[in-house]
Amino acid sequence: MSLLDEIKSLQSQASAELAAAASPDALEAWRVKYLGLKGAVRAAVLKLRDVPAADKPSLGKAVNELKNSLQAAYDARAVELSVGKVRRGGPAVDVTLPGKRPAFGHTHVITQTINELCDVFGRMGFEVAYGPELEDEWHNFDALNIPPHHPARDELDSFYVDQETMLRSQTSTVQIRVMESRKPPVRIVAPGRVYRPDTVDATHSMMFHQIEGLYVDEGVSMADLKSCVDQFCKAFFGSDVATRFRPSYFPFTEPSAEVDFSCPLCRGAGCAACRQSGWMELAGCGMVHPAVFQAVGYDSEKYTGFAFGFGIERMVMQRHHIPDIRLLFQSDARFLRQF
Ligand code: 2NL
Repeated sequence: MSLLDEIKSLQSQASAELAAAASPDALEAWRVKYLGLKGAVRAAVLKLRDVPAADKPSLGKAVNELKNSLQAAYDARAVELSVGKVRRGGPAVDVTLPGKRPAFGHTHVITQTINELCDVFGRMGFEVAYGPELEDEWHNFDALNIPPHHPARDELDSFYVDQETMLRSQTSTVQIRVMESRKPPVRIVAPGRVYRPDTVDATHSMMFHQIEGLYVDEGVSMADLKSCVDQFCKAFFGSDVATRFRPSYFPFTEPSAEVDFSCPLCRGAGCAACRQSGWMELAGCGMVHPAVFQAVGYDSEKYTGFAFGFGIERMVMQRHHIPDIRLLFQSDARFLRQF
């Protein structure tokens, strides 16, 4: 008999005998006979040595299929027999066994932080606003008083989809859209993803998250900006945290400032986290430039406002001592589970 015929007859013989095996002992005897170390399948494997080289691939495949098919049939029969046995005896399920806890996921640490930020600003009277991530140059640049030849408009500094469409590089776009759609007073925060073609390293990612705030009404002053930012820092980082403002420049605010808060770890004394300075950078901010109000059709003589924007990743990294921004986006559950 050729090996191929032998394989075929083994298959039908084994199947018939398996169907007839009606007890665990008979099943075990079947397993030893066909799948055991000295069983029929093993014998067929050994015979492969003696077949002509040209036939080896096809015969090897046939033996392998036989083995897999018999193993699957054995597994299925084992379940049938044990279920039958248990049905005749006790319950099919041991209800006294401890349950298997399902693996729950949880919100990403960035989402957690955004939720917390929206919560704090919500208590301070800010609504949360969202807008599209694909934007036009009007909302990303022109309306924000960023003129056509400003370096930030260079193709390299934004992800363009086509001539007019780009991934937003800041969430100010949302604030422009809200101002275009309603009259003051406006008090909103806009969290979300923004995109800049930076070279990726430990502190830069081409996609990151920002939250920007905007408050517009009659009589809003720089004092309101300072107290708002200071109150926010005390609510978010701790009541003993102090803030300081340094002069800065943004096209969309005048005057403009950078905000630092006293290092919550060393309380300003200087430590590794604040690089011995006692301060950590938080945000850019300022009084909304009159040109921005004019762009959205607000009367810049009647209304004033302040705005601020900060990066959420930096804040998350400061808070949780995360040394590399890439850890936040690599989706390694062993890392993310910690937060
Ligand atoms: C930063 C900090 C900032 C704003 C964002 C803003 C929005 C409108 C009008 C005026 Cl609609 N300003 N947002 C203001 C100051 C700073 O972000 O580092 N940006 C590059």
